[in-house]
Amino acid sequence: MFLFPSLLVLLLSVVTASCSETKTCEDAQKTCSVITCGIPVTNGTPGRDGRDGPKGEKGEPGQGLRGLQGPPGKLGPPGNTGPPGISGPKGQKGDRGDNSVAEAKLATLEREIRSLRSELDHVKKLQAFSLGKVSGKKLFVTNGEQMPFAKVKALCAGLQATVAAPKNAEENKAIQDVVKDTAFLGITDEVTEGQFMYVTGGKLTYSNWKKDEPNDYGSGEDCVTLLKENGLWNDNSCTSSFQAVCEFPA
Ligand SMILES: [Ca+2]
Ligand SMILES: [Ca+2]
Repeated sequence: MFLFPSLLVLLLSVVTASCSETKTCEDAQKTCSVITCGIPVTNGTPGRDGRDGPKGEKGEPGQGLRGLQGPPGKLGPPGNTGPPGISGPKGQKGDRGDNSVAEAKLATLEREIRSLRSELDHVKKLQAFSLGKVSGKKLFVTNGEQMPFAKVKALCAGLQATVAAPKNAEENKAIQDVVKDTAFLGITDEVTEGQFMYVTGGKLTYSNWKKDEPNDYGSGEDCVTLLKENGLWNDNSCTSSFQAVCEFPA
């Protein structure tokens, strides 16, 4: 609505400018019929700003520089344990191991055992020399103490030995030599009166009774003692105290 007056003023200004330069107004009136002579034309004031145009289309995205990658975030919490997997296939049977290492170890152990046996034999000989008496394959040892027969059995058992029980004259002599007084033998008739047996089992294969013994004297005598002075045997009370002699395999 305001655009038209402004265009008109602008058009008149252009025409006036083109007509007034070289011609009179009357001359100009011949060629410029729209010009009214006598009234000088002046420029009008600028019109108001026009309305905002329609919104333009969205532009292309900018091409600014991409920022640097930030540091990694914190480690998240561990997830739940998953279900067990399926069992794998059974493997093939392995090769037979090399026995050479085990055989070498066995050979070493055997050498050590032979060495220990030799050393043990030496110790036994020293022990026999200092404490006991060797006869055949037996070693008789006493500590010189006197005690009831039950304690003698317990003492010898604690030493993994048995109460001395001679099986022949030589062993009987060896016991006689080692003791200092009357000593118990590992022989009794506690099971059946009058039938003496070894406490380790079995009937007697050797005996050396004193004359008129065994007599089961008094309230009964079921244990056997060896007399130091002559090596003869006498049945005696098991609760009386006599020397303890143990026998070891030599
Ligand atoms: Ca008896
Ligand atoms: Ca007697």
